[in-house]
Amino acid sequence: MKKILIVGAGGQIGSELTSHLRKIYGANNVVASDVRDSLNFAIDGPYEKLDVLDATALAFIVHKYSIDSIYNLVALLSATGEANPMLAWKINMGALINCLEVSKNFGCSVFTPSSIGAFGNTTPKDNTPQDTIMQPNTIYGVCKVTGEMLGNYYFERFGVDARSVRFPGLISNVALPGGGTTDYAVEIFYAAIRDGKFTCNVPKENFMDMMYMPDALDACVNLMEADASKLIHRNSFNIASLSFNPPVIFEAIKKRIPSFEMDYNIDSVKAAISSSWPNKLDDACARQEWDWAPKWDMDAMVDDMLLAIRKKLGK
Ligand code: AKB
Repeated sequence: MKKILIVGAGGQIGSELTSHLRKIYGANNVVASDVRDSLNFAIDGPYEKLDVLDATALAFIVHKYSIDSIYNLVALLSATGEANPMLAWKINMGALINCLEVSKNFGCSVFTPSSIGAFGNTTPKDNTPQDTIMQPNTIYGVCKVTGEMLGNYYFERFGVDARSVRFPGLISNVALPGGGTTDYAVEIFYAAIRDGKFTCNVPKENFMDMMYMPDALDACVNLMEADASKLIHRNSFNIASLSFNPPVIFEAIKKRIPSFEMDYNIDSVKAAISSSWPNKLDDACARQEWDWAPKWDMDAMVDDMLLAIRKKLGK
């Protein structure tokens, strides 16, 4: 049985990945860690307070639990990163390099998300190929491209089993995303149910890749369980599921809540970032190399989100 450490378990992905992995591998085999004193979820298994920038503390926990797989989910997202680029570089790269080093020393495999943010204005926008130009305009994207290269370097140079997917905007209903350009696609659901109206900060014409969290969780596990001999790529795989712009998601919600209204108050930073990202990735390599296949379409995702958030808000 695997012994897994999740670093950054308190965030949008970690809050759901922790229980997902515990269902598969057993609660005691999945150690959640975060910089917070404690988490108010995932209390059914081990938890460690950890500042991943402290390499000694990370190594101590890896040794203590005989960890063999690390999921590194620590990152400042794209919009927050632009507000403080040096902090984003320090945290995003510091977390990754410490995870790669400890994995080299203790023989762990490592999963680290990359992102659609690894691409920029010079990348083909439609059916963005797996292997293409990567010249991001954000510090977040610079970290992601560097992270992809480091993952491949540690694999080739030291044999560290590092794997990664390029996540789209993730739509979820447990923990809120924070500081991302795609956050509007989550916030719109809360606003629709709570207020009946939403002010969107991303321009109406900007399509971006999106994905419902259950598909994202499957992607993490399926890639990490994939037969290594079939992997031609490693860091990082394009994966795709949904692609929409603000009017498309608005109409899908309005179909279910006819009184729902939306207007725009554009955030110039998010406008520039979303304009520079692809419309839709080509995920053929992930499909071929490890059988990636998303299950959630737009209608199923919107129905499920509205149900979950109504329940959460008691509406
Ligand atoms: C962001 O918007 O920064 C993230 C991402 C797409 O990586 N959600």
